[in-house]
Amino acid sequence: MLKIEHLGIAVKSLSDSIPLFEQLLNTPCYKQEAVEHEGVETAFFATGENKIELLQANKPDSAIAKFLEKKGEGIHHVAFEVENIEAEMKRLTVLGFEVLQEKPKRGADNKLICFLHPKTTNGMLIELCQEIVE
Ligand code: CMX
Repeated sequence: MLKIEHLGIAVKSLSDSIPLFEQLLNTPCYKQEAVEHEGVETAFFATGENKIELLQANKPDSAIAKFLEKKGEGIHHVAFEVENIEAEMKRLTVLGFEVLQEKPKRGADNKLICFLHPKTTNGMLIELCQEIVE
């Protein structure tokens, strides 16, 4: 793993939380992007080497809607940047981690992503991400 790429934070309302995080971090939100297949709307902030991703549910049956209902607002996942996501998925599967996708999928902010089930990572949802170079 190269570094923590971002922290994902589940929020009820981006229109309330974007100004709050702009004040908190003293930096503007640099991108808002919907990820249809995840049922989320995202908002990104640059914080040095890392980023903060706010996640608002766009669909009632989405992972974020379920998370908010069960746990409320707060840290939803930690994303690690990797050099080769498919190799990392294979490495972790062999070690017994539950990788939630067979193939990486396209995520927000120009990334290939996949998730590891929190039940195999001490209760923390982990995302792997690799920059898409086009
Ligand atoms: N962090 C820690 N634990 C989590 C969690 C999270 N973010 N989300 C769910 N869980 C836990 C639940 O609390 C529950 O634990 P218990 O069995 O102890 O009660 C367990 O995982 C199962 O949760 P669930 O609500 O029944 O939800 P599902 O099994 O339907 O799904 C998960 C859980 C992690 C497999 C699903 O949320 C998933 O596939 N997540 C990956 C995709 C995702 O999160 N997308 C949104 C972000 C997209 C983006 O960043 O762009």
